[in-house]
Amino acid sequence: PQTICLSDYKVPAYLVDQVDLRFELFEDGARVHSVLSVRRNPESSAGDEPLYLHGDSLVLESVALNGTPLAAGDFDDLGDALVVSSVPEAFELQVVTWIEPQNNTRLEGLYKSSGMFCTQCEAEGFRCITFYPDRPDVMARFRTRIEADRDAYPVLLSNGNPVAKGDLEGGRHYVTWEDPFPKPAYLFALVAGDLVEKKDTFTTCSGRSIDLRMYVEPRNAQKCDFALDALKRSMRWDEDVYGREYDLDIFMIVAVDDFNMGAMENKGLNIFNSSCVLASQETATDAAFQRIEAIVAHEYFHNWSGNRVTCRDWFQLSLKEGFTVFRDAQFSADMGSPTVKRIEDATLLRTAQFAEDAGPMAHPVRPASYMEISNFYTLTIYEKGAEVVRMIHNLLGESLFRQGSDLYFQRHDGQAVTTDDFVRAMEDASGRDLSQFRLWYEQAGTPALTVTDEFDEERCVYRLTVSQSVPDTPGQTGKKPQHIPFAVGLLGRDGQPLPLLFSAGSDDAPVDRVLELTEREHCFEFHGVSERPVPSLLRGFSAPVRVHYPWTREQLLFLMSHDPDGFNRWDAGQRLAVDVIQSLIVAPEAEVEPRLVDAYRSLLRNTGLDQALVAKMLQLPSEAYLIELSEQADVAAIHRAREAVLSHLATHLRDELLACYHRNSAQGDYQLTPESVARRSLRNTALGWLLHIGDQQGLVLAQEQLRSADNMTDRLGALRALVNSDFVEERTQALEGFYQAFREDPQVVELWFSVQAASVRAGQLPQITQLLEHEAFDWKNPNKVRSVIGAFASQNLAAFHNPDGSGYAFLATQVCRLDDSNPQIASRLVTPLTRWRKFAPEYRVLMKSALERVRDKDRLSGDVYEVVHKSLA
Ligand code: B3K
Ligand code: ZN
Repeated sequence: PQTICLSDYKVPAYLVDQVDLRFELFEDGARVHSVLSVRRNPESSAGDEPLYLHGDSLVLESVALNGTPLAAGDFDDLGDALVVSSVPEAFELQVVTWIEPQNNTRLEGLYKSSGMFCTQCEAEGFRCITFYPDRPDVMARFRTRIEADRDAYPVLLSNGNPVAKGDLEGGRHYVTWEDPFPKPAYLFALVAGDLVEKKDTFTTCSGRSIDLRMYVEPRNAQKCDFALDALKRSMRWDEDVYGREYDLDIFMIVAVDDFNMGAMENKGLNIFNSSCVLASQETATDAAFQRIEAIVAHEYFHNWSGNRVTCRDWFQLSLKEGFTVFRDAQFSADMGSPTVKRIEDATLLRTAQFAEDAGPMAHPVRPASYMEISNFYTLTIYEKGAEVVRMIHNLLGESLFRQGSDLYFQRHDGQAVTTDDFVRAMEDASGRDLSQFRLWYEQAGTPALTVTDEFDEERCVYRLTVSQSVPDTPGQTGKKPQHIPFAVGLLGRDGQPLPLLFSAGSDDAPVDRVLELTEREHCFEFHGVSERPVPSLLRGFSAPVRVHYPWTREQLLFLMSHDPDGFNRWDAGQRLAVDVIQSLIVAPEAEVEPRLVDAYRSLLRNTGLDQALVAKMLQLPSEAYLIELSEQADVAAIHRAREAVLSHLATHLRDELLACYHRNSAQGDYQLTPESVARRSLRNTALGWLLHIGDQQGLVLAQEQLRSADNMTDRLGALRALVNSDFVEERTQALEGFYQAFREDPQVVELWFSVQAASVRAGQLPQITQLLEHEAFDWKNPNKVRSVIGAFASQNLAAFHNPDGSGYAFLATQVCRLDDSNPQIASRLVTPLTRWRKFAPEYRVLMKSALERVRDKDRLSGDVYEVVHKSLA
């Protein structure tokens, strides 16, 4: 595979104004008639370069220019491209191709999923449908006519508005769609199937009435309400917070079972993975509801941040993804608990994005090169990209940020632009200079802050010294200091926030400040401080950085109960728990810090504090996070130490856990308010801890909860607690009963798979192998693959990292198998092995050799090739 470089970017030599497509859909394939209105790009210096159209897995049936068929010598079918030499300034190109959606297992382009036709074109799937300049800076108007059998495919959808329909011979029919907004081909979509339609409407801020439609398989008809409501909340929110009104007359959502990722923001026709849109109280957990709301919002928000203003090239991917993730995070914060949302996002970032940024695939938010763009839909592009936008928001403040986004949308509407254009709009609207800030887009790696402090009792001065460094990453060394917003506060001995005075004598100082770090080292002096304070650092996780400060356990305990910043309260608890677990890794026989037990006891008893925050604070840091924090991870030792702390806490807090369980037991109807979500979370955490230590009363409660729960959160909570216990017989029974009750529902079966695959007790390798042979497992369905193989390798760390190397060998085998049918999925799945350098030598050797086995596979896809070669380099 070739490396594509940002520095080689050239404007397209030809532009497409209009695309007319006609799809003839059959059971043994599809014929695609395409008519492109092409003209030379006045901005290109390319001269009379040939017309170059991308293509992939296409059978070319005919090609004509301005109606005249081209002879063999007039064009080249290169397999991955169609090249037409000597074309006029402006012309029409007619191309007919034949494709086989029914055999498309890569799930890119046009394919079939449970009997329906559907598409996925981002990033480069459109070229699997027809020959086309498949790059986001070529924007055209699309008109699409779909023809298919009327009985088998009564519903025919594409982007924009329906403009014509009718019957055809042989029991066939057609519908024609027209999208008035020029768009890149990656936003094209088509759906044909026997689907039921759920209807709703939304009235926009200017009074236009929009038809909202959801299309699902008949068996899912009862699972649409939540997503439709979430869609309406998103539409209203984007008007209120960003001034963005929807533009077409109709907005459609389709659910498909086989999908490589979560969802896709095609113009006017969003396509969703069923698991990211369908929900009912009986089948979806609270976490699933929240995820669905966030993804529905995310895809909807793309209509402006992505579709109306799109990316010039794929190096700019974070332009739409980082910004849209930031927008959906703001939305989720507004819909629920902002502190909890921030904790969840920071956890993901610190656990997984920091690991990516420290690993072999580390890349900047705006990468400089790639081989396979599908590999760059990463946590760095999405999550770190969102943090970068959040930092701009923090630096500018709410109102200037809004002026910046207004300017961005207005200035670039209908254009394909760069992250630099985004930053410039923010600069122009605010008058701030963000030149140093741009390094966040260019430099990979997580900046590390080292903080020290001094207290001058005589002068009443407290001094914070902060130094920053950005680590080397593949291909990048000697990095410059970045512009980092560092939010801090100081707490006095009684827990009171202290005013932050930069000079003596000033009054009316704030108790919260965002310090701006721009140098390698910065010293901040705070005056009028009469006692040594406890610093609260990086409040609200104001920048995606690591913070090193020599906290004592007393200070952490103090922050845990006094910090007015909820995020930092949680963070202090995490740091304390990490410290305690780490000391047990070093000295397994050592005593568990009694003050940790006391701290958890008061959390369990604390009904005054926001219960959603309490629920989060009770979660011990994950094994994945503990691995990320270590230099040379010894997984077995980490697992043992964490389990020991958990058992110790559960044993000493048994009464509090039982009380907490009963206090939070279901009352009244199922609701999705933050309070009820927190209640279920608390009670299921308590249950999990009790079963972890084999508590008999816990067992009875779990079995009763499993029987009587009226919602999936509680049912799954009980099942998970049982699966993670040593009650072997009971857990087997519970699993069997659960499966029999929900075997018809693929989304619940996925939960059922992953609960087992992620459990060190129920998910050892022989059991995982059995799951792969289970009647409900399906190699062609990415959700099933993820729920077994993905859950095993990324959540069941003690089993995956079995010191005999069997987990690694297993993953290598499955990756090789999947690489032949679905390279994108294979490439995602191999990720855990690529982190081999992070582990203690005995693991490292085995991980590396599993990776080498993948490298040596015959006909390795470009997707997996890139990841494996870069991680072995
Ligand atoms: N834009 C799509 C992701 C496409 C992934 C292509 N491999 C979903 C999203 O981020 O909204
Ligand atoms: Zn997105």
